[in-house]
Amino acid sequence: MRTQVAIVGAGPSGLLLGQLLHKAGIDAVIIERQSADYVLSRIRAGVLEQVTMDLLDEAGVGQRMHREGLVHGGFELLFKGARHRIDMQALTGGRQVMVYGQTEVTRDLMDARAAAGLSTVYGASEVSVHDFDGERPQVRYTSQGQQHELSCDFIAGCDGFHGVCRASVPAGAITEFEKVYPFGWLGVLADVPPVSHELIYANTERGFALCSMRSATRSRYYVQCPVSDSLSRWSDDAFWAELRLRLDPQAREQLVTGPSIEKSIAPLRSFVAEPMRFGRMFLAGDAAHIVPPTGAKGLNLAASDVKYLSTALIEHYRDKSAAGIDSYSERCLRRVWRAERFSWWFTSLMHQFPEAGGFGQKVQEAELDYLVNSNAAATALAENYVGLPLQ
Ligand code: RFL
Ligand code: PHB
Repeated sequence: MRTQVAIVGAGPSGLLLGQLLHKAGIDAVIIERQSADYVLSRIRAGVLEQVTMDLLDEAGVGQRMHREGLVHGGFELLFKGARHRIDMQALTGGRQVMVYGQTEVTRDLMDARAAAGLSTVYGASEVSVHDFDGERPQVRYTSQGQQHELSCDFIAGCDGFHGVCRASVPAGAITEFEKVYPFGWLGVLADVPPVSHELIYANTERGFALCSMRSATRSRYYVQCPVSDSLSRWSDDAFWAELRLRLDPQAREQLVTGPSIEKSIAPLRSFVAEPMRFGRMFLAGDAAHIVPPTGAKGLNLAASDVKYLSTALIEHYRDKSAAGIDSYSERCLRRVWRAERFSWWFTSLMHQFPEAGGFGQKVQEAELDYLVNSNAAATALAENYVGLPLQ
């Protein structure tokens, strides 16, 4: 089998790239290890930046997002028991974000791909990448007991943090930067109305909490927990009790609880691999970088990588120009490191670190006090949260 671009991974990066290439008349095949249902069952991101919304529109899959997504012009910071609103819209000259689940983005992309009759191999095993240093790279995999070889012009490694593409690069050709945090996020999805119409990011002496949502009737909540905790320690009742303790009196009263429909613990990590191009193979999204979820940047960074990559490939095929391909890694990494910095900073400000003690807590509270009372500081936060413009 042969295609122009072999895409490894059918998460948001791979599916979005496939759709943008299809729109430009470039042939691509997606190889995914899991089933489509499994991919859709992973509950992850919830906040889309303008750049991501624009890209979904460009890919022709933005209609349902505009109908069902929730446009947010601000969020709240809770510390020392009181909430303070960050008016993103006023601070950034009118920019907003969209609350629309990654599951829905993925579903819209899968539906568009199926409607266009494009090929995705789900449930592929023994996926491996070859000869990306030469002219004729290949992806090999096993599907329904049969071995296959897909030869291509380019490989797009959209296979997430644990994927095979980055792992196939010789150690001397790649540099990795990593910071692992000493805690995780316990997340619960429940069919209950959100406690507030905007997101609440809470700094408390018991640890961080986040109140988010998927719709007017579906909420997504997180609490910081030890990374060693197992889910069996967290009954629904224990989760709601802990969340309540991290809220202000009014939110405590308004919180509606109910049975969880999903519950998971995610470790927090900052990670960047450099470069993001190896001959005829490119890394995009979580395959190349991870941010802690506090800044809501992971999916948005994946989308901006895909924007740069699709533009580069279109320039290659349409204009016979290598300029986009040659500058792909550098353009992505500049944006990646700015989002890494913001996500690390916001995580450091909002969480309890075991070694920080009372002094650490007081310094966080002083910085939060400064943030909500200084237009300059609040603007820096808002500008990064809504997303920096594409270069
Ligand atoms: P994904 O989604 O991990 O998809 C990679 C796909 O590759 C497949 N795969 C393979 N396929 C073939 N062969 C192999 N050897 C393979 N190995 C892996 C996998 O099965 C999978 O289908 O990466 P992608 O597409 O780059 O997308 C990245 C996003 O998923 C991620 O950045 C976000 O979810 C991060 N994130 C958030 N991002 C935001 O922008 N805003 C948010 O509000 C936000 N909240 C979050 C988050 C991530 C979270 N967790 C669980 C880590 C909240 C949480 C709790
Ligand atoms: C979510 O709704 O899952 C979500 C929202 C904001 C974040 C992280 C996750 O910063």
